[in-house]
Formats: sequence, structure tokens, C-alpha cells
Amino acid sequence: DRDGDTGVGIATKTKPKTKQPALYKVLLLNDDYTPMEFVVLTLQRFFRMTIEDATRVMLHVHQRGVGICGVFTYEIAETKVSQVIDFAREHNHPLQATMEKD
Ligand code: TYC
Repeated sequence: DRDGDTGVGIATKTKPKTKQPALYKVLLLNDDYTPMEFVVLTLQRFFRMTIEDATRVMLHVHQRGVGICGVFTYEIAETKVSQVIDFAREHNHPLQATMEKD
């Protein structure tokens, strides 16, 4: 690009900047104490799952140790992790969640 007709050029290159945001999986972790029913309720409340999907995810985590609740942008994923951990703590359950890049 050029600056008028002084012959002096100023770089004004613009970039089409529509990058996809990085995505993060929210993971639920198994433990020996949190009641299955509470895990199902948590998945329904914060991940808008049906009771069927929530039960499927809960049983997967119970059997395999870890499972995916959903995939979100960074800030949303962080919020979901906090909501799960805070909700569990309020009810004195050790349920834990974490996030990792997709
Ligand atoms: N393992 C727990 C129990 O037997 C149930 C459970 C499932 C806990 C999933 C946490 O993320 C979890 N009561």
C-alpha cells in the first residue's frame, strides 16, 4: 500500500483474521465416593444432557476412570470445570473435573 503520492510507502498490510478458536475437552474424573446419582445430576445441570446421556457418561467414567463431558472454547470450558467442582464441594463430594486441549 502507498501513502498518497509522496512516494513514501507505509506498510498497511491487513490479514483476514478469522481464526477458529482452540477447543478444549472438559473431562470428568472417577472417584470412589461421589454417588452415581449426583454425577448424573451434575451432567444434566451443567452440560444439558438428558438423563440417558448423563447416565452413559457417568458409567463410562465409573468404568474407565475418565470421560468427556463436552468440547468448548477456553473460557466456557474453564467455567464448566469450576461449576462442577464448586457444585461437588458444596455437597461435600470429591468429584473432580479438568480440561485439556482438543
Ligand atoms: N465411582 C463412583 C461410585 O461408585 C461413581 C462416580 C462416577 C464418581 C463418575 C465420579 O466422575 C464420576 N459411587
